Amino acid sequence: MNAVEALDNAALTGKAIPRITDSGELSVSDAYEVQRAVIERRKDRGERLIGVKMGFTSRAKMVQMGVDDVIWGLLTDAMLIESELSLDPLIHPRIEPEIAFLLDRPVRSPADVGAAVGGVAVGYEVLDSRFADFSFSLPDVIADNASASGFGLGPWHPVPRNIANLGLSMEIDGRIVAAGTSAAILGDPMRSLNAAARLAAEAGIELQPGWVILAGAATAAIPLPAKSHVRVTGAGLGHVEVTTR
Ligand code: 0L1
Ligand code: MG
Repeated sequence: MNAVEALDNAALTGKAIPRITDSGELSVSDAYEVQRAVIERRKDRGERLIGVKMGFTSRAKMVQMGVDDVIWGLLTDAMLIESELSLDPLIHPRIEPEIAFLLDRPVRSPADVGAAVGGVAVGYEVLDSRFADFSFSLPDVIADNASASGFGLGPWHPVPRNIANLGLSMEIDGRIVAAGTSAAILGDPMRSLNAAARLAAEAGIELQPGWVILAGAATAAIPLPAKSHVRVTGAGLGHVEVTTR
């Protein structure tokens, strides 16, 4: 089985796989090709692209991985979580509070991105590495769509003039499990938005109206238990909730 099939099957069956780089070299550009090919398989099953997610947007995660730039993954409509999430067949899900942007115009060049944003929301991302023990190298995690599994969004708001220091908190079953600020996202989530536009231009992907940009996490990701209720709140942005089964 090749890496594309292996990653796709792991997500479908909930069975973790060994790291791709355990059995050979994988460059970053080849890893992005694997990522795109896995998404093509999802599109062949009827899913459609609805946005992108930015990863390694905190200095702590960059240092941990020994990298100095962000990565990205692609979001499909099947990844959008409404109010309930079944953890079957996820492998070892984690959840993190995010800032999300909504585009209302296409982004044909990185210079367009500021004017293309129509809204901002508090959100969350469910991460689920397809690799055993949530252990990977940089090319592995890029090939694995930056561990993207699902995401949820609160209500959209007009973009405030300054979103560089919004408080975010995440509760599980009424207990605060993580708290941070949007400053953890590259110092200002607008930087992550600009990075998304740059990576899109490099990849030859036009960011579309209606697409969501998950800008990055305000705190570390927390293991997501079954039969729990999660509430993520962003200052001035309201909240978003999900119940797991
Ligand atoms: O969204 C993120 O920043 C995560 C990127 C992938 C690494 C991980 O799974 O923690
Ligand atoms: Mg994330």
